[in-house]
Amino acid sequence: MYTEMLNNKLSDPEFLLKKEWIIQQIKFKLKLIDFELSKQHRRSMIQKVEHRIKDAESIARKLVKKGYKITFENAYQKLNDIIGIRVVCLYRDDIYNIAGLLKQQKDMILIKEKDYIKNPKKSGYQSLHLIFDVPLTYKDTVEMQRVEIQIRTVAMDFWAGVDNHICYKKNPAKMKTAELALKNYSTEISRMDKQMLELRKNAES
Ligand code: 0O2
Repeated sequence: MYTEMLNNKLSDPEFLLKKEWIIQQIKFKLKLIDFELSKQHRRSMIQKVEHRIKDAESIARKLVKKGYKITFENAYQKLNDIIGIRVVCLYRDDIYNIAGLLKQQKDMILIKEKDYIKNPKKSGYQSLHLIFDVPLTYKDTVEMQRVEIQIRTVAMDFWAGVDNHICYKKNPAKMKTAELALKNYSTEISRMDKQMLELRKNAES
């Protein structure tokens, strides 16, 4: 019943339009960022940009996991990733180049940065997460919209996709073998990402 109430609010056309507005705004910024970086480095850095607006079921699950009641207000106040944008690039250092330019944007306030590349999660998950407040200006009001931007390499993205399919959010009791294997693969992927970066640096020198 709670999820149904949440669903009604989340499917409100005005709510969705505002989220889409912010998503498009950030996607255009990312295009400009890629353009600027491609001038400096003579190659495009951003391979792929994906986005999603978190659905009611996923919001409800996350609120319960965090110990909050399932309400629209809690979803708004307690969750950082109702709007999620994912940026995928080839090399580890691309991640920090893209993040650096995102953090320079004057109209986006950085709320939190989580570097799961330097400090991978227990599962082996790697990504750089930047959480921003982005203003949505309409008529005489300014409304802040929270956005989580995940930046990762193709290899990290591949790992997260497989983990999502097999382990993440699944019954932990059944997952021990797969979890262990994925943790090892995460180390492999990290090693490979570092080697790919070395390859590129050697090719450039
Ligand atoms: P989905 O399916 O993407 O909606 P915060 O409140 O911001 O401090 P939060 O959001 O509780 O922290 O947690 P965290 O760990 O930063 O995770 C945010 C997102 O990162 C997750 O969102 C996933 O997208 C991704 N993620 C985190 N850990 C893992 C992992 O072990 N495996 C995979 N595949 N992805 C992970 P959601 O809402 O959990 O999921």
